[in-house]
Amino acid sequence: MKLHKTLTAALLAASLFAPAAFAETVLKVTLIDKMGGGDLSKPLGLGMGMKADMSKAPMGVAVNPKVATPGAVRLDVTNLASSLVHEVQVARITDESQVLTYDQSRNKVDTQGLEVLGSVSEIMPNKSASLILDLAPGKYVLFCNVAGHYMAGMWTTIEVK
Ligand SMILES: [Cu+2]
Repeated sequence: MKLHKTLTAALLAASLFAPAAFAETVLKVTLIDKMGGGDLSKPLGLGMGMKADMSKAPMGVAVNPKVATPGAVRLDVTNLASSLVHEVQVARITDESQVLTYDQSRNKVDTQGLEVLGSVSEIMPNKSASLILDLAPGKYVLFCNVAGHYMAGMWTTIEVK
């Protein structure tokens, strides 16, 4: 099946949600950092597939559940940080061992070669935002691409099956 060709992404305001009109998987996503204004100018090396000790990560993305059924998937994202603005991008991956191409000069994931399906940008501290994606079976990474954040541990993966 070539469902990935027909993927669509839409960022919808909460007021636009149709009330339970279709079955969608709801994933609760939380954005966490213990950094405040910590130094992120050098990549911390805690990206996906880098076999790092993630228990040392000062930032993170948590998602529950980690598995969704194919079709409409709603991400309810909450930024639990005390002061930092975060974002979430969703991209297709082969599996968790994949190392994403990194742009050292910008200290960000290079998204050019990635199949990014959607994103929610600039979520203020203690604010929430939602994103609805139409996801085909496969694996996806959820990450924050504010400079330095991905390498500080701001990523997680989900599986659609
Ligand atoms: Cu971030």
